[in-house]
Amino acid sequence: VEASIPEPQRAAWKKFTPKPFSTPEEFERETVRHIETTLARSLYNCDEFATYAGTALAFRDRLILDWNRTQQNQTFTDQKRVYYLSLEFLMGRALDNAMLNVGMKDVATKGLTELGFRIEDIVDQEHDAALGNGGLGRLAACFLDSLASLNYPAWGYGLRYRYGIFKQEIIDGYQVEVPDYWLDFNPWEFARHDIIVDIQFYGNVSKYQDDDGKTTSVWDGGEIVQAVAYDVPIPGYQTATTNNLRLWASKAASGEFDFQKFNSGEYESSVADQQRAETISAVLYPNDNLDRGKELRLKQQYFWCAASLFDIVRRFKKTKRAWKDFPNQVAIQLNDTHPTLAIPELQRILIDQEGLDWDEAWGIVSKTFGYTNHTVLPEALEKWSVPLFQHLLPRHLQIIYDINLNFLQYVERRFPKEREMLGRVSIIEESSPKMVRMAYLAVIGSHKVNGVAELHSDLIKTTIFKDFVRIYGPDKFTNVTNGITPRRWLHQANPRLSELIASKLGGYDFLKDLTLLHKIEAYVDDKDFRKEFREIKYANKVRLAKHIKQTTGVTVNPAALFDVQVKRIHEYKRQQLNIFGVIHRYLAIKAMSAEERKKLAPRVSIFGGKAAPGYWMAKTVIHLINQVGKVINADKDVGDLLKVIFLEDYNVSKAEIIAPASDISEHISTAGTEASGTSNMKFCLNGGLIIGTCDGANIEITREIGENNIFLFGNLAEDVDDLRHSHLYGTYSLDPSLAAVFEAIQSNLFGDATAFSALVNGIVAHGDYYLVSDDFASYCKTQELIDEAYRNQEEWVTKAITTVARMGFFSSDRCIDEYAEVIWNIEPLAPKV
Ligand code: GPV
Repeated sequence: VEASIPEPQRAAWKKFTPKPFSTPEEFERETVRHIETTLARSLYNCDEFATYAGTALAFRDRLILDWNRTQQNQTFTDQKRVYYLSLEFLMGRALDNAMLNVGMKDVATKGLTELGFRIEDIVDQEHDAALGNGGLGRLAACFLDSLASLNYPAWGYGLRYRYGIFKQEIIDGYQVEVPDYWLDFNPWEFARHDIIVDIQFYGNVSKYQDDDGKTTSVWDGGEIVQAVAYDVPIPGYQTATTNNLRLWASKAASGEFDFQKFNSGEYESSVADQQRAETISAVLYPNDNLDRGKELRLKQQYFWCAASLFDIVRRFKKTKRAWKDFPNQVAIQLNDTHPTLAIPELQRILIDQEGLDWDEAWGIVSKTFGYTNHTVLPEALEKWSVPLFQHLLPRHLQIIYDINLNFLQYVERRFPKEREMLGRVSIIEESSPKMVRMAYLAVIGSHKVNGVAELHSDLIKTTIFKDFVRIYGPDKFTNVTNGITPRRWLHQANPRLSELIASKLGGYDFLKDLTLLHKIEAYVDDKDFRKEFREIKYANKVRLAKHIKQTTGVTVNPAALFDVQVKRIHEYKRQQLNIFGVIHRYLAIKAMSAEERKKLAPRVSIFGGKAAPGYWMAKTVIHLINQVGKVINADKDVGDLLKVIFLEDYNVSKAEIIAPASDISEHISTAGTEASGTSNMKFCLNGGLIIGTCDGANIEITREIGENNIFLFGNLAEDVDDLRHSHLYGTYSLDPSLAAVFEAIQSNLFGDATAFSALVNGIVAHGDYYLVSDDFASYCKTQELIDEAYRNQEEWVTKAITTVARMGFFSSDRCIDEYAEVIWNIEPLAPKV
């Protein structure tokens, strides 16, 4: 309040409030001004990067005005907000998105042309913000877009990693990781040097008893690291609402070097202290669907949760409301178990700092949180060793023990005859060392738990959380099927398709209500529409073919069937099944007569994705794909009939080129392993068909688009356990076609076969955990059906158009509305204009 401008001066102030540009000329003026002043460049010294920088700054100014107003409005109205806690936000580029969301891309296009640049080249200068691994991080980014577009008062909280996901280079067919230093020039963040939170680690806990017997715990000693806030504006589409993403960076507590050490000559150790503090937010852990239990990761998690909770509690306290109001004002969503420490942290704040008694505090805590589970894979479920916890966060471990005690006492009362259940559901696993099961803590501390697609939400209720469904009843568990933002994944990535749809629907309303897409089904037989639709797909394939040529040197025919699998490399996602299928196809082509070859649709198999640096099997798969590509692409006898491409460094901006350019994309995880998948939605929305297993969101996609429009294959989730068992204890027989593929590999056709022996042995000798052999025949058969279907281009286009028309359900707007209603109980807040 003291900082606000006094009433008499406000008129002058308001007179000079900057006005956003709205014409190409005004845009040019702002851009040139930024280039010449903010960036100190000139007419004679302005390359594409400087022009990107100037353009970004001009758009940033626009965002800031809306952002400030949005935040003021949210503070003033003070209705319930949602806080989305995610260790990953895979945002990609911001400029194109900002232009489209504020409706000024045409203005910028014209302005940049007048300044002598092409907008595509300018947009292409931006470095991706890649603070995430894969689907989980990109989902968080789509959610931020939808939250702002739907005017929900919402903040994201994350970590400001200095290094995002590594850049992938392919050298001699092997993945090489290069650090992703992305902060050289980042106009989209604002350092808030005045928003700093002290975060404590290590130390000891002592208990004191006051006169009326109440005990207080004091956590002291240890070390302090500071969290500095960096804010990123998140513009909604065609709304003034601009939400905030707050990312925390770590720094040493004294700010600069420790003065005492510095002056006493311990310069080096003072620098080392600072570097150690900064290490906390230095780098994103590059594992997808895997928990490695590293101390620094636990430090990251606590650092981020403690800073975020402090911030949220401080904001609440400013309103002077009673504590019992907290869950009416604050909803906190946990994106997987990574932020589960927020639960004991809020309990700690309430009992140790605010003096609430345990039960009152726990009532508040357990009404505030919602937990989203993103996997049932056992190797991905987070567990932390008790000794590590004890050392790093002694007070939190005590609180977790108390939470557990209360919980187990409750379970014992409810199920007195089932003592063996206690060990199963305990937050503490009685192993050596003992482990803290974060997923159980997240379930116990949240009022709702959701999975991310129907099958997955059913599976968590019958497998990992089975006992908890009995304890809490089924209503605590729910499903919210994932979605994607149509702004980025249709309008931005595929502007021509978006425009075609708009021309038929009488405008772009479908970008705010994607169910309106169903209306284009009326044009499925319209000759001109079909022609235009095909031309757009072809043009998008030409663009991808150019990219392939530029980055790999391989020429691919844009008329060939583009078969794409892009996602993190993981055994459960089964890129190995795909590449074995490619080898099978190659062997078949080699055996074909000229007549038979004529009937075959030429194909380009395109792969992309990163392997976690320590994941040897995944790296072997990348190596195999590259070796197979090397042989096939050089085989003159095969020519255009088959090409195999590995696209280096798959990321969000590359996905925007790839998603519109597929004919078929592959979503072929072992049934029951892929929680949802979201790229399946991106490809369908762009008129690509998919081949997939009955897994994750593929099942609901099938329900929406119709089973004639999708190529499903393989065993069902319900049969996986029995098959695995039979591999180990029955008579195991390898699929004969797969055996032929393995023979080809073992004959050194793709280079030294010993490089691939672990991959092959995993299937032939070690139980084929991912059922590659069981699904191989069905997979190859379905690929043949695809060849056949592709030969009938008319039918293919019908399928593709129908698919697009029926994808309305998979908007992240629908998804966010479901969270808002069922989990958060929040309402939109109309922007003040
Ligand atoms: I756990 N997911 C991910 O990208 N990284 C992870 O560490 C974990 C889950 C993904 C799932 O694998 C996808 O099936 C899902 O679509 C996505 O999270 C978003 O829910």
